[in-house]
Amino acid sequence: MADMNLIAEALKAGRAPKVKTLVQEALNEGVAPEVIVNEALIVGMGVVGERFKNNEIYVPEVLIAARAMNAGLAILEPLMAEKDIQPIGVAAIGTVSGDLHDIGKNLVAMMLKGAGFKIIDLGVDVSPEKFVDAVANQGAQLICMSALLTTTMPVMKDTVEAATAAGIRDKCRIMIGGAPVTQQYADEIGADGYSTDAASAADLAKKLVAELA
Ligand code: B1M
Repeated sequence: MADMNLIAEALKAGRAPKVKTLVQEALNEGVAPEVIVNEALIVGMGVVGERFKNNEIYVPEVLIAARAMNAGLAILEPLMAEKDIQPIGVAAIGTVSGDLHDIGKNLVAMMLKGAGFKIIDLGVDVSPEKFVDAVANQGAQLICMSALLTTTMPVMKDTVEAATAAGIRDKCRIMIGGAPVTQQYADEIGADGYSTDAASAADLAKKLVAELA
């Protein structure tokens, strides 16, 4: 009998091949893909996020767990697409123009994915126009910006202003983060939220997307 806890445990331990095998076995036994996602993968990744937030584990462990999660999702996503299961929200994420740091951005993207969001990953060196376009033309509800350089932080302000100028400011929520970014800066530029780490970013994203409902 398929055990969702076993899958969550394998994910937490970062055992990608084991996750893959257990997910396939669960599917063979008739467990629905969305049950595996919600009761095994998201639960497991949630625990990883909490441990990371509490400094019980570090970036490498999170990346390894995320790889295990992706191994499970790679099997489940096509099946879920067939059934047209809706994500809890759509988030466009990127590191702002002039900034090539992507480790934190990727962690945030993984946590959001783990929380059930569809991710539009715009990559690094992303201009305000590209963020705006993701909302205007690609269905994004959240703009998620990361910056690691003090010199690139102003692009976050430019993006908030570009969203207002494009008339999409009310249709989306904007969240920011990255080592030099602060809540005070978020308030100053009119962003809707800031978080210190990837696990809190997932909580914040859920809260912000709920405001749009
Ligand atoms: Co660069 N770098 N770097 N670097 N780099 C820093 C950021 C720096 C602090 C190092 C230092 O001088 N002590 C410094 C910035 C100084 C400043 O502006 N105040 C710096 C510099 C100066 C530079 C260059 C200019 C160096 C040079 O060429 N002279 C250059 C810039 C290139 C560019 O971007 N145009 C550069 C280049 C690089 C590498 C390419 C070598 C490499 C990046 C590789 C990559 O990302 N693929 C690199 C690295 C690795 C670092 C350090 C060492 C580590 C950054 C990192 O990945 N941290 C960094 C020093 C440091 O931070 N100790 C440094 C781990 C990551 C998990 O944390 O990204 O903060 P972080 O993400 C966290 C949170 O901030 C949060 O969640 C994440 C997980 O908890 N978070 C969000 C992040 N985004 C979020 C978004 C959210 C919410 C939360 O909502 C949307």
